[in-house]
Amino acid sequence: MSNLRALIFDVDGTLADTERDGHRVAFNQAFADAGLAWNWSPDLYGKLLEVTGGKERIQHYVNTYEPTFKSPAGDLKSFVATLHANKTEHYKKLLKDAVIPLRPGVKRLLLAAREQGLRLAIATTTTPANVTALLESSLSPDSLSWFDIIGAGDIVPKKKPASDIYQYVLEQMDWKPEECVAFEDSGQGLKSSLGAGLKTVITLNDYTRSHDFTGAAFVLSSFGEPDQPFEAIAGDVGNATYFDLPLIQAL
Ligand code: XBP
Ligand code: MG
Repeated sequence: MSNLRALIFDVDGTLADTERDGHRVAFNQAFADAGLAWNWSPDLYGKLLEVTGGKERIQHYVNTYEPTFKSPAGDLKSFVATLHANKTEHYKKLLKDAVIPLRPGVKRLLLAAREQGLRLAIATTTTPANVTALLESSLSPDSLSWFDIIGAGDIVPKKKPASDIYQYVLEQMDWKPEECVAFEDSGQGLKSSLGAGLKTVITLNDYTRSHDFTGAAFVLSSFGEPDQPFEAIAGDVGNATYFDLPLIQAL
C-alpha cells in the first residue's frame, strides 16, 4: 500500500477490552439503579454482543429474555433510552475510577502512525462520550486531538454490521477506501469495514475468537509488542513477531 493515508480504528475490543469489565458492569449498574432484577453474566453478555449498540442490545435482551416486561414509565423505547443514558454515566465513572488498559501494541502503533504523518480516525458503534472517556483515561489527556474524526454511536442510522459508520468517516474526510486500513475485533465490525471497501486487520479477543473473519487481511491474537509476540492466525506476517506499519505497507 504505497498510497496509505489513514488508519481507522474500532474502539470496544480493539483499542481496549472494554466489554466484560466495562460496558457489561455499567449496564448492570444501570439496571440495579432502575430497580430491575436483570443481571448480565459474562457468558450471557457474550451472546448479547451479537447486537451492536447499547440501546439496541437492551431492546434485544427484553425481546428475547424478558418478553412480558412492561415499561414502568412511558413507552419501552424512551425507558430504554433513559436506562442507557444512566449506563453511559456509570461507564464514564468506571473508567475514571479504574483505567482499562489499551491492548498490547495499540499505543505503539498510534504513535508510529503519527510520527509517519498518517491520519487517524475512529469508527465505532459506542456512544461518543465513551470514546472520550477511554482515550483520555487510557491513552493520554490530549489524545482526542490525535484523531481527525471520531465516527461514533447514533451519528449514522444503521450501526455495524452495516457499513454506514465507515462510509461516514470516509465521506467526511474525503478519503478513498483504498487509502485506508481498518482495525477491528469482531465479525460484525469486519462486515462493516469490508462493506465500505476497506482492507481490515483483526485483533481478536475472548468474545470474538469464534467469529467468521473471512476477508480480513490479517487475523492476529493482538498487535503484540517487541517483548510480547503476537500469534498470527491468518495472513502472511513473514518473520514479524509484532504488528507494525511495514506490515500494512506490504498489503
Ligand atoms: C461495541 C458495541 C458497543 C458497546 C456499548 O462497539 O457494541 O455498543 O458495547 O456501547 P465497537 P453503547 O466495537 O463498534 O466499538 O452502550 O454506548 O452503545
Ligand atoms: Mg469492537
